[in-house]
Amino acid sequence: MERTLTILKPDCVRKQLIGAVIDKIERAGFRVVAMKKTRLTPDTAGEFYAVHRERPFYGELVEFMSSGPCVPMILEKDNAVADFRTLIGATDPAQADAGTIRQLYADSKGENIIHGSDSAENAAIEAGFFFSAEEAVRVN
Ligand code: DAT
Ligand code: MG
Repeated sequence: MERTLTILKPDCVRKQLIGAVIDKIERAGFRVVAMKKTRLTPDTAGEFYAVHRERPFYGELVEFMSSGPCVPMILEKDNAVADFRTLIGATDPAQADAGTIRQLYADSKGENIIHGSDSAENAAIEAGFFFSAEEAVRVN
């Protein structure tokens, strides 16, 4: 079993798509290990996306990710990281395969509904950003 970290981004919450997106995730075979609704500040959003600090879109990204509540989750499945990236689709929804979460629900590259970790190593780091060890214990 592998874990990945996702965030239903503020646009997902604003568009009332939390349930629709979690339905896609569960139907694809992922177990929800941990979940909460929270709100990033500009500082914590900036820290989460620190790897993109030098990119031209960084300011816009931090502003968007702190613009409203979001729903981070730890997910578990065999091959979770790669399979979840396939489920969400390309960063730019215009390039995303048909039926992927971003193709179905996202409006733009900047506001693309959902995050997915890019490696198991980063998934563990990102899980620790939102959840304590006790919150990340699978109980079902
Ligand atoms: P992903 O979220 O698919 O892993 P990423 O890690 O390259 O993509 O970028 C993180 C987020 O930053 C992405 O979900 C949306 C935003 N972003 C990336 N490239 C962008 C761009 N060219 N213009 C605006 N926002 C961008
Ligand atoms: Mg990424």
